[in-house]
Amino acid sequence: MTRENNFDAIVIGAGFAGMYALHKIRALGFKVKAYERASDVGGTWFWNRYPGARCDVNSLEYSYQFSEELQQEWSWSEKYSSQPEILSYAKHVAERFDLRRDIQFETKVVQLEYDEDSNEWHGKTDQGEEFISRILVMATGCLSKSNTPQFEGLNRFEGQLLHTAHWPHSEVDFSDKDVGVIGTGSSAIQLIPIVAAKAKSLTVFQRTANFSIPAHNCNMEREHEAQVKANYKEFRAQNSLQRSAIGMVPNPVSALEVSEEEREKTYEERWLVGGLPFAATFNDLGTDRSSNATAVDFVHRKIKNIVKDEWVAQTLCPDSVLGCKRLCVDSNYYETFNRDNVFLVDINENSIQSIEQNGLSTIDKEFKFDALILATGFDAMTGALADIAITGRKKETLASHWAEGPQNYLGLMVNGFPNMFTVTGPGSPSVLSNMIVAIEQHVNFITNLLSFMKQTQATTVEASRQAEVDWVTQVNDIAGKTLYTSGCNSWYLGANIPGKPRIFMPHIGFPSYVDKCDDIAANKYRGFIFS
Ligand code: N01
Repeated sequence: MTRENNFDAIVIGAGFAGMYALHKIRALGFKVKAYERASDVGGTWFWNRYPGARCDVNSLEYSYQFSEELQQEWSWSEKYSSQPEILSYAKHVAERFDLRRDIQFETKVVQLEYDEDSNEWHGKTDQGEEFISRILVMATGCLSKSNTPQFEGLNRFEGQLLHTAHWPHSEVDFSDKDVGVIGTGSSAIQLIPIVAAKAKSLTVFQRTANFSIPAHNCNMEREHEAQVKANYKEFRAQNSLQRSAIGMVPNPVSALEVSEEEREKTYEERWLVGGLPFAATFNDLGTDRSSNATAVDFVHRKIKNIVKDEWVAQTLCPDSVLGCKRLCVDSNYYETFNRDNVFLVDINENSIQSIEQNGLSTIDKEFKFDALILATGFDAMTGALADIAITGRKKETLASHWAEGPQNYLGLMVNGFPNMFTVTGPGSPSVLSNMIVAIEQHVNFITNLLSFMKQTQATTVEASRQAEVDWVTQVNDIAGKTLYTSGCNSWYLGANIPGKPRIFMPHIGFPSYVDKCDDIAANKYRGFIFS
């Protein structure tokens, strides 16, 4: 192995997590390099370029806060940013902090093996390259391994087959085309209104109806932006005190404590505000079924008011708890089903049997398409890590360590896998929080820990087995008190991937998580073993 391929730290992924990790680790004076499978930075925003892709967190919040200059100089054009604008921002950050010189693009890390004699990681890429590193930072993303269901005959399809999570870079022209879309999650809900406006016909295959709240997206109000920028630090600090680290004002009242009239008025107000804050209309929507049922009833009535066809409206009404799957945020989703060229198929009643050369067959019907869109989501939180053959101490693989579900400490480290950090891993708030805020908190924790190791001359760190076991129990205990685990089958539970162990993966509550991390750090990184 040449000296050039020997590193202090390797970062895997150059999305928002990898870029910030690279920036911070470089500042420690480490020899560091990042590998990225895409041809440029941006992670999820590089790949998910389907029409309508947009963030559901306010633009002034969904951005880095580590550099005051950066947050002052960048200006967002809309309340909720579109994918192209977020990608431009990621590229701007890469330029501004000169990150690209240490990123190797179009290179996928495929194998990582820990060598117990040298306390180093040995890695291989799909380009046949090998490297050695003391530290690994897995910035592989929570929603980066796409899920393509194994429909019988999928590779028979001769039309255009698309997946929302790896959309072509050039514009896809749907005009005069008959199009099918499988899935009705966030990606589909954003894409459907736009494709419907272009296509000759659009047929939506729905397995589970989802709750969607209108975004009411608009141009950025410059006065509001100026106000935020004048006090950006305070604005960020306030938002970080909220459960999801998103600046949505929670209503401190139970839905069952107020009169029916008051409840209706409050839901109506929140519907007009739109977006994710709808989930915080009352303080017990996530914990009390009866309370949640009032929100479900309200949204059902909204759907039935918007959608003219009675069967379509009823079929679009979810029969689960509101918010136990990620709430979707849309622009004209339900309205789109009033178009003459849009059709809904309930694949619970009429399941997909096979994909054919020119369409697909359900139990009782054949459909012909020029293009078929899979909006079928991700192997979330663990998929991208499982995609790399990772072997730790005593030749144990990460796959076997996680056979019953992901086990780690703070979502950051795994017992038996020394010096390997996961950014926003399972067991951390990640997908239940503002991702960029969560990323910065994790990377800061990791780099502080690395500084601590430098001071104490430690060469390795890993989570103790007990800390890991206790942490997984804690994460599940918190989730068990909510409707997340009992309300529906979500990707938070791994329920969307056949055979994946069912375990609630994210930690609920950003502020309480940060308090725990701070306390652990203040107590000489309790639960971590150094050598
Ligand atoms: O994926 P999903 P997504 N046969 O898993 C269906 C983030 N995101 O890409 O519900 C038939 O939500 C599946 O059906 P079911 C956000 O966190 C954010 O839409 O499993 N159907 C479901 O309808 C989001 O939660 C934004 O029964 C099958 C759909 O495919 C996450 O990414 C935008 C099937 C998958 O929905 C994932 O969203 C986009 C099968 N075999 C994404 N397998 C923002 O707004 C799956 N489905 C920021």
